[in-house]
Amino acid sequence: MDMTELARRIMAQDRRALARAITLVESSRADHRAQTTALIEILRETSDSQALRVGLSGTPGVGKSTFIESFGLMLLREGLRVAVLAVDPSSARSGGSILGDKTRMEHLSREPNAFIRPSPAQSHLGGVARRTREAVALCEAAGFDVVLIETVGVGQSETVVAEMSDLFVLLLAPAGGDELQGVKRGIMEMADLILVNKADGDLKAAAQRTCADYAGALRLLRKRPQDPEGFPKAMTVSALQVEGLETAWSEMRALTRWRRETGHFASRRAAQAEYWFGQEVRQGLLAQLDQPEVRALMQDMGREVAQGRVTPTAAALEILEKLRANR
Ligand SMILES: Nc1nc2c(ncn2[C@@H]2O[C@H](COP(=O)(O)OP(=O)(O)OP(=O)(O)O)[C@@H](O)[C@H]2O)c(=O)[nH]1
Ligand SMILES: [Mg+2]
Repeated sequence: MDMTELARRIMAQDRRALARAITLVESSRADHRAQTTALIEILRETSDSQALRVGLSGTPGVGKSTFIESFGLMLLREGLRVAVLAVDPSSARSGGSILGDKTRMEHLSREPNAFIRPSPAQSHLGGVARRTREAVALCEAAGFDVVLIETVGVGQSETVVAEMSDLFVLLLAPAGGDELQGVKRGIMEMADLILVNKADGDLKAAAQRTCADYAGALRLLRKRPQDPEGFPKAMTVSALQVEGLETAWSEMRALTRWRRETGHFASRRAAQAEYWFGQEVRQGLLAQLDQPEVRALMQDMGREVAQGRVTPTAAALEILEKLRANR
């Protein structure tokens, strides 16, 4: 497959070419990796289309899929093209979260201007992160206006998504009574917009209370340079009843406009590129330690160290020397 031709078809908004390229991106075969790198490079040089990348995180059952369905359909009605990707650290289970509940995105998944892709099945979050990042670049080159990147709020996956998003949206459920949900401070600090979902029917009052609590909590956080007055913001929505979504979208647009005008949008992307560069180098080094002969040597040396025949420092130096020689 000729990568120049594939790139041309992606930029011509050919969905099958896009799907094919993402499959290539997800492959771990060495020749596919090389093709992927070439493809992304061609697109970087020739495409100047830019999407708004929106990260969306929330615990299981909070309503992410329902929200993406309603929100995505609303964006389509505005004439925008929408891509949905996922970062699912446990995607080994049943092929990822999106496919599992495609029923919740039933209408969106049938729309010609929407593109939905589940999380790549990878055992390491690092692998999922790289492939999702590359898939974002492909969707961007394919002219999508908004790329939604979903993650279920567990462990490190929020950080991964926040580091590839222009905006990070945290979806929360109404809290019962006056107990606040165990949202970690670090995650709160990443959020640009907190949406308390399920603000409908019996849950409406609880959602409004929860929203007020989080608005208060957000005000206590240190002010970030990338925020205009009033951000980060907490609001209520109902993904099911399709309420508050227009307002949420207009807040996202206002924030994006401000960040573009002040240069924060571009500087965030630049900082993200630098972050991923560092991550790739680290992962590359760790992968070297995973080579069979290096692992065997580590085990041998470990035994020597345990028996007191060589010091940990000297043994480590020997391993590092071996890695250098391997190159
Ligand atoms: N009342 C109400 N229920 C909602 C709303 N949004 C989602 N739900 C319900 O909450 C349940 C979970 O919704 P999902 O959209 O599957 O949640 P999710 O976050 O995608 O869940 P996982 O994929 O398991 O992480 C479903 O029964 C939805 O119908 C809402 O706005 N109001
Ligand atoms: Mg879901």
